[in-house]
Order: sequence, then structure tokens, then C-alpha cells
Amino acid sequence: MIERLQAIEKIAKEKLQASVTGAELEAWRVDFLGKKGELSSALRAMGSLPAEERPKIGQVVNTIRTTLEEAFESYKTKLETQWQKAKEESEKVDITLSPRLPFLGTMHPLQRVIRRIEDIFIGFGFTVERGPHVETDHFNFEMLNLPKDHPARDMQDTFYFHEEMLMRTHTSPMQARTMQQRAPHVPLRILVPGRVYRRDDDDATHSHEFTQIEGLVVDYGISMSDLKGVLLTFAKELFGEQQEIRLRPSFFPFTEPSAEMDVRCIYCGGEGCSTCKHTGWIEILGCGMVHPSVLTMNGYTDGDVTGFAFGMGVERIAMLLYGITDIRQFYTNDVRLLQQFIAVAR
Ligand code: 2NM
Repeated sequence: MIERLQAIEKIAKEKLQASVTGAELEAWRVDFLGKKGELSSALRAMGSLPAEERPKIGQVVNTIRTTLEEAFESYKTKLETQWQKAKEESEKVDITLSPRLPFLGTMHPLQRVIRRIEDIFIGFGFTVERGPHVETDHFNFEMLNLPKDHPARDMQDTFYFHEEMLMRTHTSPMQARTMQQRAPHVPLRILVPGRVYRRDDDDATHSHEFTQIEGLVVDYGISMSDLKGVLLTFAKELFGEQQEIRLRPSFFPFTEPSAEMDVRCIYCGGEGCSTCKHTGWIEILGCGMVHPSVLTMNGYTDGDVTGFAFGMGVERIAMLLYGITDIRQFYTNDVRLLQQFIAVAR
């Protein structure tokens, strides 16, 4: 009997050391210390022993039980410490690691140019206005001195929904709308940026959708010198204090007189290069004194009230500023282009 008990003790100690998981530990406790375990059945088997041997065996069983209970407790404590350590190790955070920066996205080059131009004109006292892209023939053409039979309507090939509804071909319909809202109040100083639409075949320099910024000033006694002063100051703020401009006579149905404005070539400084086609000048906008009929039709009937207006293509200016050579690059959203405009330093 004693040998059998000692054998149980030996096996129990070996199996305890072999237990690794909580489930194995619990199975071990049930096997060796539980009510139906090895020691309990040994105690029950004592019934068949001679009475004088029972106290001795009982003592041995109790000693082994105490030994195994202590071994169990200390082994369990040891395992729990290991589990805790492993858990802490796996959850360890290195607070000295530098953070991984999220990809922040970039402002589109067209939007950057729009914001810069808006800021310049806001500085001159202009407000920024936006209007509908789906327009009426009335505001897109009629109110801008382009009656139905006017040959100048051929200058713009238009996307029509039907006779009266179209995609705006310029942002000027918003100028007409604003004049009608505000007349006869002066001064009027507005800047209208936005997408415009023309039936054009796309190539490196043409897009059927592009971005225009037009401006309009209406007040008593506005003259061509106001136009020239504002546009020269604009050119200097956009391209630098040294920037020169020139005005060449031109024609638009909604302005009289009309002009085109060139800037000294920002690449060669006037020496002559391929960008300015060896002229030393680059055209960047059209402008003029608002045609008297346009003022009258839109509510400014006082003959002393005059105005100037101008319009520019944003893609063209962005191409000049950033050296982009194909207008389609603004719309294909190749991240290799966009990533060059990351404004946030690492
Ligand atoms: C241009 C060139 C010249 C222009 C005129 C007007 C309005 F509505 F006041 F008559 N808005 N924009 C204008 C004048 C636009 O773009 C090349």
C-alpha cells in the first residue's frame, strides 16, 4: 500500500511539471486531489486493511495530500506569473517609436491657383460669387450682348439641353445675375471662379470642361486706367513685383473697348523662348470696359455708372506656374502629379 501511494506521489509530481495550460492544471487537480481522484480512492481502499495499519497509512495519505496540495499551489503560482509576463510582453507598446504619419492628401493644383487668385482679389475688396453650371440661354448669352443671331455665338460651341437650357460656356452669366440682384447699387466688385463647358475636342491644350475666373467692377466713373491698375497689381502679386504687363486691342461682344493682357514671359523674362514662342510675352487674360448695353440690360441705367471686366483660364495659369504641359493632367488625377503638391512637411 505504501509503495502504491509513493508511486502515485511520484507520478503526480511528474504530471504536474508537465502541465502547461489552465485546463491541464485543473485536470491534474481533479485527477489527484479531487473527490474521485487517486488519493481519495486510496483512502477508500483503506477499508480493506487491517485496523492497526489504518492510522499509519492514513497519516501517509494525508502527508502526500499536503505535499501535493503545496506543490500544486506553488506550481500554479509559477505558471500564473509566466502567463502574466507573456501577456505583458505581447501587449508591450514602444512609446519611443516615432509616429507613422497618415497620408494627408494634397490640395489640387487648380484649387491652389483658384485660392491664390481669390485671395489677391479679396485683398482688392472683391467678393467671391458662385452660380449655376446649368444655365439659361438668357443669362449665358442674351444678357451679355449675344443675341440669337449674333455671329459671336459661334465663338463658343455650346452643350445644349434644349433651346433655353445649356451648360454655361463662361462664368459671365453669374455677373449678369449679380448685376440684376444689386442694381442700381454701387460699387460692385465680384470675382466668379468656376467650371465652364464647351464642345471642344480634348488635346494637350484644350479641354471641353475647364476652369474660369472672371471679375467685374461697376461704379461711378470706372475707367480703363482702373482696369489697367487693378490687373497690373494682380499680375505683380501673382508672378512677382518685377512683373510687367501689356494690353493689346481685342474684341469681345460684352466689352467695348476690349483687350488681351500679356505678361512678360515668366520663363525667359522676355529674351524669347519656346513657351512665349519667341515673342517675350504670354497672354493670360481677356478684359475690357463693360459694354453699355450689358450695363443697361442688367439694371445699371445711370449713364455715369461704368465698369470693367476680365476673364482668365485657370488651367493655363496653373500650367505656367507649375510647368505642367498637358491640360489633361488636371483631370486624370495621377497621384504622381498630385503628390508633388504636398504642403505639409514631415
Ligand atoms: C472675358 C473677357 C472680357 C466679362 C464680361 C463680363 C460682364 F458680365 F461683365 F459683361 N463678365 N466677364 C469678360 C470680359 C470676360 O473673358 C475672357
